[in-house]
Amino acid sequence: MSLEPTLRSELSDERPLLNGERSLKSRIKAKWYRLDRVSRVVFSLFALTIGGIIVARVMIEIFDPLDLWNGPRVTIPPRVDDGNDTAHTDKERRTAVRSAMRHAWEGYHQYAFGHDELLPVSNKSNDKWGGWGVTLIDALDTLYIMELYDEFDQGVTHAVNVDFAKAKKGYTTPFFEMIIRSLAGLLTAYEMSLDRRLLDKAEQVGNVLLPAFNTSTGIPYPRVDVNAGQAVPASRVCLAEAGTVQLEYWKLSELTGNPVYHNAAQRVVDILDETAKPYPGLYPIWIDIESGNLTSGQITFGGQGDSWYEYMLKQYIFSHKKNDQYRRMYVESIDSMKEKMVKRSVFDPQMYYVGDLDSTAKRFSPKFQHLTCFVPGMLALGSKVLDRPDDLELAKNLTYTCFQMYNQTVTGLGPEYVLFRDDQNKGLSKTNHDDDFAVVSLDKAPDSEKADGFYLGYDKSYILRPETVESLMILYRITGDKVYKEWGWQIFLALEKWTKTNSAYSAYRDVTSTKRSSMLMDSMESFFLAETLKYLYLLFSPADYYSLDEYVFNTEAHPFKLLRH
Ligand code: DMJ
Repeated sequence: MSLEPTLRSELSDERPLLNGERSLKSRIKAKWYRLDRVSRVVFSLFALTIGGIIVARVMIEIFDPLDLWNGPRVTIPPRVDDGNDTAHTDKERRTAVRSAMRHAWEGYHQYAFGHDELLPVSNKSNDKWGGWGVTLIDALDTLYIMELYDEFDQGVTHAVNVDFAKAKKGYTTPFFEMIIRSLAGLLTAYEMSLDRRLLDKAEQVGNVLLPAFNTSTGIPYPRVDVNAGQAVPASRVCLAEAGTVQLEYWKLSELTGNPVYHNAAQRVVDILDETAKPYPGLYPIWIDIESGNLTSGQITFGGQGDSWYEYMLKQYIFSHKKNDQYRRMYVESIDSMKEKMVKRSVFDPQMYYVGDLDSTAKRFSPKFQHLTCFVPGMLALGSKVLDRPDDLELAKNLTYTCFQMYNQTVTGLGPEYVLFRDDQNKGLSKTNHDDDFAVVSLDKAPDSEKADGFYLGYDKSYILRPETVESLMILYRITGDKVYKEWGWQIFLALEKWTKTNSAYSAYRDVTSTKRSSMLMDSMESFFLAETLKYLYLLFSPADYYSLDEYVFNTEAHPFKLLRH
């Protein structure tokens, strides 16, 4: 049968069909009717299923229906503001935090036991800290504090069999991280349980890391190759890495009776005490290992600088206020910080922040990091120990800012850092971060004027960090003001709502997004169990439970008993 040429082809080009050619549509139609009935039904069902899957996937992407949570998955006790019921409320809140710890531990135990970290979405594991089970070691004392003794025993049984003198081939250990997480974790687990095997393991960790100090000055190298029994040569190390090992090595010397550890760590303090600084008590973050000089002009109380300052105060407390060097150095640093690095929001008089300084370029950056939120806790502690009431006032205002970093986002989680407006002209500060600016989500802002106090930068993630709840715990214990408990509870609820997975808790990519399933980063650092949950638990515990008068918490929240006299 001859076909008449059509005016408009069914094909995509505009060419009319010639005699003898059939349109694509009519060819498909003809084939379809040549099929028997069963095949047509099967084919239709198949096509419908594929279409359905595509539509469902698009809907999930747009509406995120699987994430329409009605609230946290734990039973949340009602909020009770009545003073008479505080003890009752605290107990229920402690129970909720303890359940969170048990949930995270069980997931780790089921899917990643003995490995460094659980990946809490895929339920896989990683060994990015050498494969010695850092989550497990970092978590031991939190389990003990929460009276999760069966879980503590599970962890100890594994930890005492780890050989810290052997690492995966080619792996080199970060000196500072290993000290604050594993050495400290083993030391406090020993002090709590008096299980001698834990002290032996702590000693092994202390020993395999000691070669870091084999430099011409005694300023440590940042990484150690434990398989080779030596450090990895480097020209520089950052301030926090070299200056946040002193408490741990001092405690190890105390418990073993071997002064070599404390002496090596103290030498770093002595060198940095003497070295030239751009401003009294303010230390640029890079140290030249061969000379002990401070290079670059970057000064921060955030990442890479933070815990150096923290440890001046904490060594003073640890040594029963006997060593005046630490007091002098701490006071000098805090006075300069207050003079040069602390500013106040033009929009909210209660909102203070600590920015970063570049002493070479003479620039102040109005960037306030989540990591810097340990500062209010440190100031409050210092105000008590050194009788500095002004520091407590500043601590309160900084804690308020840290809380607002959470309170003003739609998720109630706080970002890695925020950027403040300039004090002078109410415009944006002229800093190297100008291009980063993006407006903060105001969804939960109490009123837009106050919420205008800061902006978010590129990194809007919350990686389960502890600094804000750490400060809330200390501020509550020092001031007795119950508002810190309410703020801590609000943060805990946000953690439950947005970061909880079937097996544990996950870092969150963008605190301004409610598209939960695509925000979970499949990562849970050990400090979530070591610090975040511990500080929340202690926030709702009586103040004499692991009292700040008897213990000093290392930078990873491991509570060391003060030095025996
Ligand atoms: C922790 O490992 C320690 O607190 C460290 O001093 C810096 N911050 C991380 C957690 O944020």
